This record gives sequence, C-alpha cells and structure tokens, in this order.
Amino acid sequence: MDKKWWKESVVYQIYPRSFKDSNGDGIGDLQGIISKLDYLNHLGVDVVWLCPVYQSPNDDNGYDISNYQSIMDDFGTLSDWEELLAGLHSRGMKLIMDLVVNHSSDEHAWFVESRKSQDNPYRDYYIWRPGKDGQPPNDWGSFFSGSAWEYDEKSEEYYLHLFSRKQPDLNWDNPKLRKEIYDMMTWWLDKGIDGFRMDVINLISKVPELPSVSGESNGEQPTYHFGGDYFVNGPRVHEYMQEMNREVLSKYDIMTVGEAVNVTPEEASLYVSEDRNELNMVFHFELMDVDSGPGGKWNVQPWKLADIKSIISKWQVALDGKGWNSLYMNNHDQPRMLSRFGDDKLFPKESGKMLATLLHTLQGTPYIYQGEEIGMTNVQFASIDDYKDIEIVNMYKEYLAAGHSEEKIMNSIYIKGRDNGRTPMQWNSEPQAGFTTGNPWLAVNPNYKDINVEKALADPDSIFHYYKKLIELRKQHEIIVYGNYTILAEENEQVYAYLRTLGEEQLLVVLNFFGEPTTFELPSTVKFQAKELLIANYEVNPEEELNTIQLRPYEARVYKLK
Ligand code: TEU
Ligand code: CA
Repeated sequence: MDKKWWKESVVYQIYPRSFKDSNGDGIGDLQGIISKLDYLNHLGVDVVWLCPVYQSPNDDNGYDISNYQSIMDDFGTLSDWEELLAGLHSRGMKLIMDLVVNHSSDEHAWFVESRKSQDNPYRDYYIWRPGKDGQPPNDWGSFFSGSAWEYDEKSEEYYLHLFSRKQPDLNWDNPKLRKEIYDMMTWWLDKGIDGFRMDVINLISKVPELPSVSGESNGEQPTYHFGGDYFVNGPRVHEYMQEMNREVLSKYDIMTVGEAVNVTPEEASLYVSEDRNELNMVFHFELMDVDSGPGGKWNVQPWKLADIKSIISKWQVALDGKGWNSLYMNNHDQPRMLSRFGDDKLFPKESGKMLATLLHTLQGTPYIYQGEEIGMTNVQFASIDDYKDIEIVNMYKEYLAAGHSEEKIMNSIYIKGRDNGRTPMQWNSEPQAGFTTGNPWLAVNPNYKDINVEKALADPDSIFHYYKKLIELRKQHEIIVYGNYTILAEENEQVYAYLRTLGEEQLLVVLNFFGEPTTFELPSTVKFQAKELLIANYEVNPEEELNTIQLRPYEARVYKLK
C-alpha cells in the first residue's frame, strides 16, 4: 500500500465557537485557537480540521455559509486566519478546512439573486420546483424536521433544503455553479491549506425527477419521509467528484475526507479507492447508528459490542489495500464517546483510554474531537431553553406536537443531542472553565472543575498523557499505521481483540469493553517468539504470559509480537 503523510497523521478537530474565546464576547474565535497552538503541538497531533469559520448568519453554527471567501465577524478576520495557518505550519502542523457545498446560506449572494425571479441568471444555482396542488413538490423531510421544501412567495416556487430552510441546496447539475465552487476551493488551496473535510458530500447529486417516497399525500396531516434513495450517492456524484479531483484536488499535495451519510463499505470504496481519483477517506455513519432504533437517532437503543465489532471489522477488511479508513467515535454532531461507549461515572479514565486505544490502533487515520483527549462528557441542561442546536430545538417542537412526553424528549436529547459535543472546551477550574471571561454562548459543563486541561496536564496518568503516548507510538511503529487487521475471538461478548500484521511483525490489541473483570484466552492460532508491551491503561508486568490474560475493568493492552 502506498505510503502517504495523511495515513500517518492524527487529526484534531476544532469546533471554533466552543474552543477558546479571546475577547470576552462568549464565542470562541481564531485568536483563541492561536493562543492554544502550543497545547495542540504538545499533544502531538499532525493536522487540525477547522469546522466552518466563514461568514454565516449562524442558523446552523457556520454550516450555513453566506460568503465562502470571508471570515465570520465573530471569529475574527482573514489576517487572523492567515496568522493561524502560519502558526500551525511553523510548528509542523497542517490545516484542513471544512467545505460545505451541498448547500449555502439563504443569505449568500447567489441565493439572494436566485430568489428574485424565475428568470434570474442565478435561479439555476439552486433547486426550484413548482408546488403540487398547493403542497410541496414532494414528500421529503428535512434532516432538521418538517418538509425539505420552502415556498417563496415572491417568485412563486419552492426551493429544496435537505437541512434548515436557511440552507438551500445548491444545484450541482449546473456547470456554472460547479466552476464557482472549484474556483473558490482553488483560492483557499493557493493560500496554502492542506486539504478539505467535505460536508455531506455524498448528497450533492439528486435524481432530477425528485420523486416522492410514498407516492401520494395522505390528506390534511402532511407526513415527510427520508428521501435518501433519491440523493444519497445520487446518479452523478462520482462524475462530480472526479471532475473536482481533476480540476482542483489533483494539483496539490493535500488530504481530503468526505462526510458520507448512509454509505456501505462497497459504496465508500467508490469514493476512496486509490485508482478512482476522488477522495482519500470518508466518514461513514454505521458506528454512529449502532444505538439507533427504527425511526432514527432519537429512538435510542443500547448498543451491542457484537455490532461494534462487526461494523469495524467489515470496514477494516473491505478497504484494506484499496482505500483508507477514517477512525472516529465522536465529533461536533455526536454525543461524547466517553459517555456513549465508556463509563463516564465509575471508570472515566480507564474507559476513556480503552476507547482511545481502539481508535489509535486500527488501520486508518484517527480523528480526535476537541475535549476527547481530556475525557469531556455529555451534559444535561434542565430546560430546553438552554439548548442552542437547531436540530434539537426543531425536534423538540415536532415531538412535543406529536404527543411525546417532555421527559422522554429531554432524555433523548441527553443521550444523543449535538450540544453534548458543543459545550465549551474545559481549560481550567476558573469560572467558565477558562473558556471565556464573559458569558459563554452555550453553558459550560458543570463538571469542569474535575475535568479540564490544566488538571490533565498536571497528572502523568491522565487520559491526555495516554493520547500523547498513543500518538508517539504511531510515529515509532509502522505496523500501527499500515498493518492489516484480523479479528480474534469474534464471539467473545466482553472482549474486543484483534491482530494487525505487517511482514514478520504482529500487533496484538486486547480491550475489555466493560466494567466487569474477565479472562481472555489468546487463540492458539496466534504464534510468536517475543513480545513487547507497547501501552496499557493499567500497571502490567511486561513479562506476564499471554495464554490467559486477566483483564480488569476496561483494561486495554497493546503488544508487539515477533
Ligand atoms: O452533518 C450531516 C448529518 O447528516 C448529520 O450528522 C447531522 O448533523 C445530524 O446529526 C443528523 O441527525 C453535517 C455537519 O457535520 C452538521 O454539523 C451540519 O449541521 C450538517 O451537515 C448540515 O451542514
Ligand atoms: Ca470571541
């Protein structure tokens, strides 16, 4: 397999609104990030993925962009951004920017023009259709509740918005629009950035007829359906990705990762197979859906280790030698992984380190989401008014109107809501966790006195120092990056164990996924003469025999075998 810098890298994701406020207005900003570059460098990460910092009315915290080539006033100026890029590069780190081009803001100049009249030259930059009998053109629902269509009184048609009504979908079938996007990407790349994370990039091509999911509407009460069959990996998406690669990406030494909703490994390999010249990696959602029941993410169900194992194994095997995996268990759209897959009450340190061990010893590029490295957790605010996320706010109204109890709704927000991952970064035990001297835009998690960067740095046994060590190991042992993957004892209900193999070397990873101790019998198929303990989250005698391993709660060990 080809060696590439982005395969050997660890990425750190920054959600700028919540990272560090430099001027006391309660909103994180670019100067705040600049003030923490030494912290990131100390952690040892190679690449920063910066969530959107472009001009935006903030209906969806910057994922609704009104100008792709200027910086949001709340965050600073283009010269602050240039200082950030230079600060990263001078420390040997790289920067990838978020590219949000499935939709723009309704306040983008293109849309302002587009909605003026049906014959405006920008009309075809977006997806407009006449209604049907006073109803929207089809029955698709938006990801953020309600119809995916909004009626425009003035120009007398509906426009499509898969996300909020302030995020109209761009019409990728229009070559003029595509050219504008490629020019904009080139403008950023020429400023020296090192790649893009592409927001919902597998939704950009829609089946032109835009068919309804259910066929007929059913009377007064409109019901909306997920129209994914008509826009997930749509008919021309690979044509557009290859065009983008040819026109833009191939001209630079960069990394690309596309967010890809609802993809299987087979579909993903069409985006990431090295011989297809599209993207380097995708973020798939299969692992993020392991605790969702029928009806989607708010119908929370307990996850099963068997599902986690089979999903990870499937992706590890399917992309091996062809494409490349991205490795993540949380981001700005997901609850905190420590609360979701570990035990943030009884075993925060042990389980936080165990999950980190998993993410950093699989084949692929690991992504750390800000605060993960200090074990930040989910939050429970008492009132819906404390929540800011548009997805949460809209869902709350919709579910209440549909007769769900408030208690049940709040409970699902506590488990799955996106604001869990968006509370301000906890820097120290001063008021507002040292995030701001003012009022934070979203409340700080009340546990900041226990969980914060200052404490983590002072404790040699902290989750932070464990991440630092995992990142160092990746630089020292090629097998961690390039070795291929074989699951061990697949049927074991408590332990997740696997082998990575590269030439004569093997890496053995053994993870107790639960809070009860257990015994793990190493399968006799694993043969070796010598062993070296690389990392563990408990004291371990390095000479200990491996035939039968006694594992303590959430114990994780990594051995190199020869
Ligand atoms: O997210 C796309 C997406 O489909 C989901 O993860 C979404 O956030 C939600 O959880 C569905 O239940 C991307 C961005 O990461 C997200 O922040 C944006 O809100 C969204 O696209 C629109 O740009
Ligand atoms: Ca600020």
